[in-house]
Amino acid sequence: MFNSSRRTSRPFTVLVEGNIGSGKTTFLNYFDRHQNVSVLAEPIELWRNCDGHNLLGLMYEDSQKWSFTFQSYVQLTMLQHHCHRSSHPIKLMERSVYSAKYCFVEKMRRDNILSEASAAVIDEHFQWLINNPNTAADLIVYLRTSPEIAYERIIERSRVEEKFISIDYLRELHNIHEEWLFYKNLHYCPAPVIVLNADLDKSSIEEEYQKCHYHIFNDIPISVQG
Ligand code: TTP
Repeated sequence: MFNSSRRTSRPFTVLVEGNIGSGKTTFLNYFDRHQNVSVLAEPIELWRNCDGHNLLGLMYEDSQKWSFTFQSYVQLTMLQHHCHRSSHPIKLMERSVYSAKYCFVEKMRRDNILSEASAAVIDEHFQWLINNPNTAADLIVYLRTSPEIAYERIIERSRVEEKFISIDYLRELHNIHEEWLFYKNLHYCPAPVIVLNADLDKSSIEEEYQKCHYHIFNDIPISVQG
């Protein structure tokens, strides 16, 4: 079940998913110590500076006007990460074209922020790119958080663009992640899912991470740098 790419040239690809503020970056930093792993953090700095334009900021300030532009760019930058080549046998990616489409575009569509026409263009592009073998995945790690804890973390990190995020928005986005990755009744799941309790604080979260260690490293010898 967990070794579909072990015999191919594509790296064993793990998608790290979870609500905004669920701790995806912390998870990636933890596994970045392993020599066999290439870690691709979310390209948020590109979203904040696309030829001088802060698309993330524009999207939060006027979502009706900018969501299509922003999500188109997210889709492109995520595709670039899916296609990223590295000599490491394991690749950990923060998010994917799947969560961009199945969670964020889904939320915008439910809120009527994206017009039918804009959603159709994103969908056509998405359907085409998921036929690209580079977008295949082997495992999804779902960092499951309560929206209240995710909200506290977002307030604490105080990313300037995210001052518009409300607890209601996070609750709805949480429900969409749950439908997709926990109850699996929303969209197609491109890989088996491991669910971790990401509400835990820094003192106990590493123990929780160990639950997916075997599935990520499987038959590959593990070497950890100091
Ligand atoms: P996340 O991708 O959830 O990343 P994060 O920095 O919150 O991760 P974590 O705290 O778990 O380490 O969101 C980054 C920002 O980009 C957030 O404001 C939501 C926004 N976003 C969208 O609006 N649409 C998208 O398709 C994606 C992927 C993110």
